[in-house]
Amino acid sequence: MNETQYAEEFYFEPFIRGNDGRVEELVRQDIREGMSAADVVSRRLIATMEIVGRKFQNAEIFVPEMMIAARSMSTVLAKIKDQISGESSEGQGLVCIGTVKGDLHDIGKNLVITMLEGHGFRVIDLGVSASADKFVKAVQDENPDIVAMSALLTTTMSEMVVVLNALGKEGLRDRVKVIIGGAPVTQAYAAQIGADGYAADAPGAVNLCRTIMRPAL
Ligand code: B1M
Repeated sequence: MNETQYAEEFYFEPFIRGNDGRVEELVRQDIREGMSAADVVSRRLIATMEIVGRKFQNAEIFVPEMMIAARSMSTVLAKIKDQISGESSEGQGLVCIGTVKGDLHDIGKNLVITMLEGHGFRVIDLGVSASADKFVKAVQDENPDIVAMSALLTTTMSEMVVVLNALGKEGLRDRVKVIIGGAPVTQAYAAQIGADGYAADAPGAVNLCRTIMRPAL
């Protein structure tokens, strides 16, 4: 049985039924059998969310099940947060992160936050559906090193451009590095809109932020 089949066979049902106890049991079993918490996240939890997304697309499940699955994922992530966050090293820099306006998906963003904090970054969470004004105000008030934006919908990706333009208009664009991520976002899109970087996943976001804070000599 491959990993997608395993996730579908064991994790999918408890996820969409909101059976958090069963999900936790499965996670504990995987960890007992030697899987790292980071692998549980990518090979089990994210794999299950991909199945949820696929089944939603095929109209086999609907928004309520997707919401219950999201809640299950958030619950279990909170439980294993300490194990996935990695080694802490203080004072890496300040990151302001938000999911862009019109977009309510926050699981990926929260995972990025967990991993950044675990690696010594201070993070200010601007939440979901964060407007360009909110990003601008955060840069003015908090003076972060990095602004990170997340988008999960093809229809909200363009909000990233709105934020970049708003930062430019306020004369803030040179004060901060802007990085982007989320399922429909790509490196090419980052280059196209003039963002400073793109990361495909949470560990990638940590690496990107580290590189930004310590550029090669
Ligand atoms: Co929605 N949804 N959803 N959804 N949802 C998707 C995204 C979708 C692909 C499902 C599908 O059709 N296959 C689809 C988007 C299609 C598209 O635009 N191409 C979709 C849709 C259509 C919708 C609605 C429009 C449905 C409706 O109402 N008819 C609606 C929109 C609401 C809105 O936002 N305005 C909607 C609603 C919802 C729920 C609220 C029910 C729920 C979200 C709850 C929540 O987040 N609290 C939900 C969910 C759960 C999903 C899926 C199933 C799972 C998303 C997820 O959490 N994945 C998703 C299908 C899928 O992704 N396969 C889907 C796990 C998470 C860990 O991964 O968020 O990709 P991800 O984060 C990754 C990377 O992308 C990266 O790191 C993370 C992993 O390490 N990353 C970053 C993320 N942000 C980053 C920022 C960075 C760097 C990396 O900064 C530098």
